Amino acid sequence: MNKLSIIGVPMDLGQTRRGVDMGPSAIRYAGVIERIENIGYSVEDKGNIEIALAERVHSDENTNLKNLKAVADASERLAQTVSDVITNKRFPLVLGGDHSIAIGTLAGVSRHYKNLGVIWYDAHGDLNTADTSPSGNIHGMPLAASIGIGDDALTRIGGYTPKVKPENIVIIGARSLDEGEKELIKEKGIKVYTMHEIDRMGMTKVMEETILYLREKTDGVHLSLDLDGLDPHDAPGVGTPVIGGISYRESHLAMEMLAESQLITSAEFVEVNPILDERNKTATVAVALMGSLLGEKLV
Ligand code: 5AB
Ligand code: MN
Ligand code: MN
Ligand code: MN
Repeated sequence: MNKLSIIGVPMDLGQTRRGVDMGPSAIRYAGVIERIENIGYSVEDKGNIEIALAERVHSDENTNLKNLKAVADASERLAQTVSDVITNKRFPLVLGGDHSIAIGTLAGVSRHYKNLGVIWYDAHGDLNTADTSPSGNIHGMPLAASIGIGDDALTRIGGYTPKVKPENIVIIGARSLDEGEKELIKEKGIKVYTMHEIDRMGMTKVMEETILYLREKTDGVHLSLDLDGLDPHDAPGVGTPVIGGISYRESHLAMEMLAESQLITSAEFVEVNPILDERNKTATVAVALMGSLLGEKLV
């Protein structure tokens, strides 16, 4: 039987809007465990990683990265938990929390693979550093940190860097990239399917190409799905919504194609913010996408 472990990360220190710390609860309330058990998995809920209270965390004056120490500390503990899950031959499913948690998730996953691939499903590139970030929010930096660019406190989680090679990354759904991020994408040769390509080629072709591209060069693929990759109409409960996004139906198809490919070896679903949501719609969408990703059949 396939085994899966759920790890909640009530992280809200990577940005400044309150409520995203309640993401893991909202996703559990939307029925994630039952949904995955019904597919045939043996599911273990490892509970939540402990996160410092935002009210009690003070940023260091020597850096413009908000809550740097607290985010780095949580990332170390998340990395260890994720790594243990993989050692026990279970599939890690990480529930966010803001996207800064990907730093810890990837630190934990990557030590188990020689050539990890990453699908970054997001409206944003999350490729900022202290120098390029317009906000100082670490949830806009996890992909940069994972390729080894940025503050040592973020790039060296788990005691090694980098976690992923730029050529092993595929970004899907991008439509809001900062100037520094665009430069980094060109310089490092990161593959990106923006909304333009999704509209032009269709999601089927985008996923066929992505799967082919990653299958050739990787020995494991992590899916990092930011709910703001979807259109705010389908996923309104996110902190940084951007109009013109991927539809629920396209996302559903993308997840089904990933299930069929049997490529995905770990996953995280992030940025669900129940305070900004409409009747838990975004958490419900997240759970439906997890279902398709893990092999749920329509008939
Ligand atoms: B998310 C922005 N690029 O760095 C920044 O939601 C937004 O994890 C980041 O994708 C959005 O502050 C981070 C303007
Ligand atoms: Mn985003
Ligand atoms: Mn993101
Ligand atoms: Mn966001």
